[in-house]
Amino acid sequence: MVGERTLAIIKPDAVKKSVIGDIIRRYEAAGLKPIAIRMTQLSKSAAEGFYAVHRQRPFFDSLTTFMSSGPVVILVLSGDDAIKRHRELMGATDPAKADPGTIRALHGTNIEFNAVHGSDSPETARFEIGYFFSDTELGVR
Ligand code: IDP
Ligand code: MG
Repeated sequence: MVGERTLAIIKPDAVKKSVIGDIIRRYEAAGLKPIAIRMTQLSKSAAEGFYAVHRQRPFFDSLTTFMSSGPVVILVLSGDDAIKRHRELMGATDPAKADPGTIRALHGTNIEFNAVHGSDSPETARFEIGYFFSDTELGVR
């Protein structure tokens, strides 16, 4: 889709490793333009709401504790086929299985501390963008 939007999160592990700039540089180099950006620290309940689809998974409590453990950078990225191209740039969920050169291969630690989040479908992108950004913040673009 032309000018598609997706939600990206630079997770607490990546912020701690001081690779915010490297990751945003990779988005821009791939033609994924940041159109909204915020640095914040999520509460446990905000992380639980964001990952509500994973509520029944065994790693839910650990994941939401991790995601609320330190600052994150939340971005809306825009570009042609942004959802799919962002997922390719991120690499597989488990950094050990991610293709060389992907963000998770470069900066992820393990299947949980894997540096970045990316929406996986148009429906989840709509939910995730709306979870963090108002229409006013997204502006007239
Ligand atoms: P994705 O981030 O590649 O879309 P999901 O399956 O949606 O992967 O899982 C959401 C997040 O939950 C992952 O990015 C990772 O941080 C964590 N996670 C996924 N699978 C596991 C697991 O088996 N153990 C621990 N954490 C996991
Ligand atoms: Mg996912």
